[in-house]
Amino acid sequence: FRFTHAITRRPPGSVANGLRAIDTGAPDPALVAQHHAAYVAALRATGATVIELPALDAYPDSLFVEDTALCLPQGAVIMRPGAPSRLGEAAEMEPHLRALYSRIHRIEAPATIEGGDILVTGREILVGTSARTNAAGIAALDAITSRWGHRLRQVHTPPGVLHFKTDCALLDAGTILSTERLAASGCFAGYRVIHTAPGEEAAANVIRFNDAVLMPAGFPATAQRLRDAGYGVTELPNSECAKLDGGMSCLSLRF
Ligand code: CIR
Repeated sequence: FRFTHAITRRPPGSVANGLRAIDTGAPDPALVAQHHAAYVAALRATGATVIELPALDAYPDSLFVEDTALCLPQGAVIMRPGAPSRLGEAAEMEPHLRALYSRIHRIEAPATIEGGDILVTGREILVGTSARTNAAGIAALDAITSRWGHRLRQVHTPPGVLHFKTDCALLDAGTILSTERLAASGCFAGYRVIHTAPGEEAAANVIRFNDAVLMPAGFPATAQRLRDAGYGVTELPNSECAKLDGGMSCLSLRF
């Protein structure tokens, strides 16, 4: 959870066409841009360098850069999104990571895996199977990261939940914020778990980024639980990305 860098991508004008499981209305592009700027400022406020990539109008979901790659100290892995409309986003990210990493691997078809399903903790890499991430994707990632000395464990994203990290986040090396429905699967045995407050499941997608926990505004009981546990919480507006099932982790690659 200590990072010197983050990569973000400016929201495209086409963002209102982004994928969503349930249509609760289109996000307002101007407001998305405003919220995105506040997110970038919060990352920078921790002292990190933020590389802001230009908008890609051809890809309405391209602001959710987390799904395109996994950045580890040993190298970067280019994902292969399970959403067909997002496949090209990974290729758009690759040259930027090549400029930063000497070791780059690519997940190849028919494997699919999205960064939103991957949680790197202090001791292992947890990957949730989901509608976007298949067994071949997890096996392909494992083949790469095991050579880099990482232990990878396959877990399951709850049914109807987009990504594994829609429902959980790392707060420090051994502590996880999780919805009760995900923690009930037992996947976090051995970790300290803080649950989101009842009715605040959408608060689980936070990021611990240096000294800050960035979380979506509007979940006061969960914010209080985090403050009571000693975390410095920064609440950020996320109403527009939430309409596209996007949250704090999706909006950056952190390394
Ligand atoms: C999608 O459905 O792919 C986007 N609308 C949202 C992606 C959110 N990404 C993430 O949780 N890592």
